[in-house]
Amino acid sequence: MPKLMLALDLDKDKALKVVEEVKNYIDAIKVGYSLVLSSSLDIVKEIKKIANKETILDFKVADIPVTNEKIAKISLKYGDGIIVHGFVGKDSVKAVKDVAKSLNKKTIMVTEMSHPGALEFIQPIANKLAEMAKELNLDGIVAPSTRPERLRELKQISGLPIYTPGVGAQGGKLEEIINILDDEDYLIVGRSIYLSDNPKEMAKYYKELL
Ligand code: OMP
Repeated sequence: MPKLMLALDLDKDKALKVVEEVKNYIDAIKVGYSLVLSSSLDIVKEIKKIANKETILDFKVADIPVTNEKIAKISLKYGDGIIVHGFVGKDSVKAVKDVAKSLNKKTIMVTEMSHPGALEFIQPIANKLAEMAKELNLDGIVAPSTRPERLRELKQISGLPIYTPGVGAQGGKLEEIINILDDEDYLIVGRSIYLSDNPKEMAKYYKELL
């Protein structure tokens, strides 16, 4: 069964409330900039006290290797893994991967993004990014639920676990991608759970469909 990852792009109070409500139906949590910038990295510890789930830091790290390394060293004292951008090149991604490996944490790399603007610059290089992720033997790639055919291709090229956002608020349909996902993959859902009138029921709904 693919795993359900809750995306928390919220402030601290709302985020902790949602985690409490949905904790029995989610397998993992993704912490975004808006949450960490409106609180601190300690939010990861607070989340884990409520729901002891795998927690990935979505910092989409995209800098030169030495700076990436510093960001990874600080962040990975907290989260179980970190999301990086690949377009900055292999050396930058490897700098994060080396830190993550030494701490037994995950490095997940963005290939093609889920929003319309991804067609402008990132889609044309996304297959190459997926190849690079495979070459670096990363722990997973981010690929879009909003474009099922691209999701399938990127999964096939990389051969790595997929973390896929876009279902729900961005218009992606779970029924169109469910057959692409395996047990090792993660469905990322944010707003359609945390903005719903009943986040617990929505999380349960996604969990049961998976
Ligand atoms: P919802 O659109 O609210 O379900 O949230 C999707 C989550 O996935 C947000 O945290 C986004 O920042 C993130 N995301 C994308 O939506 N598209 C991408 O291409 C990549 C990510 C990501 O890296 O997580």
